[in-house]
Amino acid sequence: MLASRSVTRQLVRNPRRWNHAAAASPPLNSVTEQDVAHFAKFLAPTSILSTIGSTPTPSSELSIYNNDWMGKYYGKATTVLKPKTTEEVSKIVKHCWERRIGIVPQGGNTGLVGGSVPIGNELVLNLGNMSKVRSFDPVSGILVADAGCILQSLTDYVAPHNHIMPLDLGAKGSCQIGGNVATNAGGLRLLRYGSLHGSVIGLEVVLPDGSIMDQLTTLRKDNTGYDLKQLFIGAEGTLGIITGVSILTPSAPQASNNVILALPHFDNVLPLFKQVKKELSEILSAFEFIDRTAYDLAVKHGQGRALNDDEVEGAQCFVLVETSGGKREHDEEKLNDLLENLLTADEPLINTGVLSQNPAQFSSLWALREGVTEAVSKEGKAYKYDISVPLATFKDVVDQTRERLRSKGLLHDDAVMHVMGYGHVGDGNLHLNIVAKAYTPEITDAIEPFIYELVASLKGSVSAEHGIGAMKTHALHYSKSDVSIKLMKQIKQLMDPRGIMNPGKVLEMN
Ligand code: FAD
Ligand code: 2HG
Ligand code: ZN
Repeated sequence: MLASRSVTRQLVRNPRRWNHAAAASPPLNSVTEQDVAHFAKFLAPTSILSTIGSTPTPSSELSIYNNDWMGKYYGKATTVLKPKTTEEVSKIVKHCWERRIGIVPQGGNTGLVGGSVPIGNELVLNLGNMSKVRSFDPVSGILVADAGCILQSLTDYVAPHNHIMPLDLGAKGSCQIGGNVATNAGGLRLLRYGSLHGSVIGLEVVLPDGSIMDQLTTLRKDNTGYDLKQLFIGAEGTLGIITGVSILTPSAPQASNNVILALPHFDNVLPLFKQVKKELSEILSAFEFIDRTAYDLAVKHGQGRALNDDEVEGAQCFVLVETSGGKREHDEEKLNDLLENLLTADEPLINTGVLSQNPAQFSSLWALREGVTEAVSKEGKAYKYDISVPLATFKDVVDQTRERLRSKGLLHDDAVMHVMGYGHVGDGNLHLNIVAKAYTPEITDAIEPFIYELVASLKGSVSAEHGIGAMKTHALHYSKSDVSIKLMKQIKQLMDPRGIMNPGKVLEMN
């Protein structure tokens, strides 16, 4: 259930979406005692958490599965199932299909759009007990793993083989590879290694009727008809449950360096990006942006190493540049030359740059950027918009949003405390965060559809990487044409005609 406003209100506000509605499915059924007894026939007792049935679990034990990471979305699932094998997942789904019970596939529950918790009477199917690596080929770098493997544990697994995962994100200690694939997570390495649509080689998926689609190939090339796995990458659990992932892991770079650059004006970011790309070329692996508000908040909440006062003085924003290459001396030389050129230019684009000198400093500089989400959550309640807009408009979008809240009388310590921007400049992805004391309908109404209209006017996307979830179903039309939405609904209807897979997420079906 949404904490801050009702679904009905969202529907009324955008009546045109009804044009595409498929025939309304019959309502989904709630889990009964008989259902729980059925699951107990093939699941271990520890795989069933249910407040109903012969041995009820206290509802407090279900709360971590019912509440999302931000404390913004919450569900009321009575039953959480944690299967250990694909066959168990298949049996659960087959039963839910026959009984018309809704299922919310859940990974690490770190999603930021309310996709991983129920909105009605669905059960939660958590993949946390499926966490085995199935195979790794150190020659091809192809890793095959259960969907429930934590991203960090996979990074640790491939590290001794001199490989890395092609994605990295702040939630790596909790998010699962299945959740990453289901959300098509972007993160900090996309600039270098591209999206999961490229690095995922194959998938094993339990379809809504319980059948198992085994496309867990380790072939780099397979051109035999439709590339079905792509449908599940970014489907946010609405088309099936990913149980296994085959993914290409790149060779670990022999040398990684980073530097944080303090800029006097946002206007310098674009020319800086051009210069950095030109000078660092093949060794550039990340170009991340944080504005001053985001930086100050990261420091306030102890994320990473704060720069000295003289280093941050006069800085309007910061850019973190990472290089990853094959030879440390060569990369360091290039980075040092870049810094020198930047600092000695007639009209310098930066005030200063702080280069990491050792692995601890390297991690600490990254923490300033990666830790912003954590810092924001410590500061208050966050309204998060992960948008794609032209890079030149990043600051303007943040400023216009702040002005909008000011004009509505909502920019003060008891309502909205901060409006900030940070994100993946290299990918044109801005994270606009509005940090408030609490989630309130007044704030929601002030920023929506304002932000979506602004994004649409800039021909951007309402979701660059976090997805649609429960949060943006009503906003999908700002970024997808009528024809595209109609086709998406037809695909959903074809694959999940009973509407049991993550109902109410991504698409409004009735
Ligand atoms: P969950 O949150 O459990 O689920 C997310 C969605 O995927 C839900 O719709 C769920 O139903 C579905 N799902 C989960 N597992 C499966 C499965 N096995 N099969 C089918 N559907 C499934 N995202 C980015 O893109 N880039 C970032 O840089 C980034 N940084 C983050 C930093 C922090 C601190 C946090 C809290 C989140 C961040 N995110 C980021 C959000 C993000 O989407 C992820 O954290 C991650 O990809 C979600 O994985 P998860 O296992 O937690 O999935
Ligand atoms: C990031 O890039 C994540 O740090 C999270 O995508 C962004 O919290 C956010 O808004
Ligand atoms: Zn991001």
